[in-house]
Amino acid sequence: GFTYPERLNVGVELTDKMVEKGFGDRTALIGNGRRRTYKELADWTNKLAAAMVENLGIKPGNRVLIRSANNPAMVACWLAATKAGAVVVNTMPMLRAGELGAIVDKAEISHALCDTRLMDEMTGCAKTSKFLKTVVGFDGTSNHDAELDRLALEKPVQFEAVDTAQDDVALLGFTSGTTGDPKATMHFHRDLLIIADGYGREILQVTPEDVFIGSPPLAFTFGLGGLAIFPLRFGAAATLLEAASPPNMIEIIEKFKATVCFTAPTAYRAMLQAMEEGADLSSLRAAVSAGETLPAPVYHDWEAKTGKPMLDGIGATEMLHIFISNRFDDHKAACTGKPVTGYEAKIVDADGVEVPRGEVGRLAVRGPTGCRYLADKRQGVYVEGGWNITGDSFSMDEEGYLYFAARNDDMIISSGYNIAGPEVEAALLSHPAVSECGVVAAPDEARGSVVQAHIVLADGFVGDATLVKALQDHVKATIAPFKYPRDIRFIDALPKTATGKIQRFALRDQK
Ligand code: 3SK
Repeated sequence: GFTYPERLNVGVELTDKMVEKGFGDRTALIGNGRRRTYKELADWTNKLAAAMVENLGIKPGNRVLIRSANNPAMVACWLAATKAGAVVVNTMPMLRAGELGAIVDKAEISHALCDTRLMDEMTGCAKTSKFLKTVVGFDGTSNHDAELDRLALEKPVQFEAVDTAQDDVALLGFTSGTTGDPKATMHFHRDLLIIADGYGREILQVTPEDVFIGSPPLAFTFGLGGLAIFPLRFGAAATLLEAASPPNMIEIIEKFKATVCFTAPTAYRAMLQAMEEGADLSSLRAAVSAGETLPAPVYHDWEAKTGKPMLDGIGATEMLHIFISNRFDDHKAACTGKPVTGYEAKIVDADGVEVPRGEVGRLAVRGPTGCRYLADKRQGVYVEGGWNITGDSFSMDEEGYLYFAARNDDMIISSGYNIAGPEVEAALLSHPAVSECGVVAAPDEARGSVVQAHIVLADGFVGDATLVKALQDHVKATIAPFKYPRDIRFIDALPKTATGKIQRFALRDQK
């Protein structure tokens, strides 16, 4: 395991300590048309932290909510609040007052720091809250002309950070999963370093020359790790995009010669297409895919086009970040790889007993970063005997490689057969007419359930009866024929969470 000093503040580790280590003049953050060095980031966060303590009255242990799109000011506010000893809850810009209110109540948020462009819903939430008393604006465009910026401007660049312990809670990661019922996971100061010293060092092999880019929100621990913690831990640069649509990302990868990308398979498909059309993405040395199953054709096409493997992995907000992953020198298609150092995995049946190698069961993991839900009785369901029982079905081969089968909710039981929805999706995706798809169970009197596919068509295809038949035949020819989708629907777009996961429950609700 990793060892850390008893007293540890991750906000200091990622800023002032990096300056002490000699990274002061190197670029830490790129965004909103500017670069900021590690020294500038250390000074900025010290001034903000002083304003938070002296003017806003933030005390160690206070829960502080941050509301923003991905930008340097959000990173600075998160680091500063951490230096001030707060427990931070990062939230996504698209949340409405009601959703913010559920978070505020659950975490007993006392202070909210909000990009001034996103104030309405935040103040709307504060009006009715018994916990949230202070809402302060910061300028997400970093022109420093909002209240928090003005308070910070007059503070000195030195700040005595709160002397937190390594196992004080630093971050609450909220997860709505794909079901829409939020839980908060508690993470210690040391956890935020463990993910960098584990996954970041072992799997990504980050160096100070790296430039990170990606699409997940910083409010999602996948994004906070990939776009802030990993680069800052190793003296690399983080590029922050408020709008991380594929065309934007591609332009910025080319402009800043980004080397490490965190995003979902759909964006990698768009990048492959852009490379066909002449985009130069040759600077990328690491393409991390998580959050959704990586279709084998995307994995193969990426390797063929770039000569580099995609790093498919699985993580969870509960565990803070990725705990099973492929490696640069050890990777396979349709395989999630092996546990990251420090984590263990096993496949168990419904009674928690390990199943024979090769059989599908529930993925159980344990490791240093979780899971600890905040005041939630689901803790006893998720954690059994120290093992986290994830919502995913996997198999493990004789050599310890792990293979995703389905989210437990995505298993379709039709006429007594167990059919993994994602397997049918992968078969459909290998047909040129299918751009994206989600496969779910639809109730059926005769069979209990049938396989129902919701398909977004690729350009130039028409969703008629001939195509339905062609797609069904294609699936029957690709995987066991009983798995073919009896019910096919064509839709314009798939319902997705803000972090890019298909909301299969929303597809199930569509009649
Ligand atoms: O896929 C996820 O749910 C996830 C969550 C947190 C960190 C990393 C990942 C991939």
